[in-house]
Amino acid sequence: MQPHDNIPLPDYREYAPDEMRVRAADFLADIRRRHSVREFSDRAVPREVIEDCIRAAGTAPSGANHQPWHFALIGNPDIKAKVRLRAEQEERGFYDGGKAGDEWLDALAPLGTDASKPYLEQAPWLIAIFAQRRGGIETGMTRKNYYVAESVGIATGFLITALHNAGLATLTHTPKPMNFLNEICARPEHERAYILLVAGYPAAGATIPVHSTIKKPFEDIVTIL
Ligand code: IYR
Repeated sequence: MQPHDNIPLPDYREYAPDEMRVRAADFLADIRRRHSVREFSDRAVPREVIEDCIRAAGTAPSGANHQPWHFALIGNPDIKAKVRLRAEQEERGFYDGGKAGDEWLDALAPLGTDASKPYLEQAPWLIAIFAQRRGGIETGMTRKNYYVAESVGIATGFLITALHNAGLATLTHTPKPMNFLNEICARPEHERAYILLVAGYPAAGATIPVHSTIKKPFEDIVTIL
């Protein structure tokens, strides 16, 4: 087989226009129920569910199909405690140590966040997502990767959507700086910690900030030419 050989598109499905409309509207209604959650239950979630969601993320399109991502799945309570400790250290520097700056703190004020991150221990699963600067289509390759941030961002979107579809809540957490995750997860230097995703059931009585429910009107996010 030549590297540029093609095969027939294996599993495309066309829907009649009416069914398309229904499917698009149904998906919209369902994804509108997704909210970032900061209060998690400690109820267990089967690992296979999270693994399938990560498999779904791994189908995302990527630059040269190099799949420049790695997902460190953390369920061990001792490791979660370590992540919380290090994240809260960094976040204290951010919120209380002047690293954030006033403009950033102003932007975050409506969310009510601070340096305390108990959910990093309470939620059953943390997924540390790493972006690989080098790699290639096979594990162990050391070729340059392309459009790394775009690729990992798309895969992360797939992952959040897959977890939501499975009935789980998530938080895209970005402690700043995040390089302590390389150390805890034993990831190499050419990988950059990208997002720490928290996944599990929302706590009973979980709340979300009103600020996060404000979505831009369609007219503001689209131009039809
Ligand atoms: N990393 C901090 C701050 C933070 C930053 C943004 I931009 C947010 O949308 C939310 C939080 C934290 O996780 O608290």
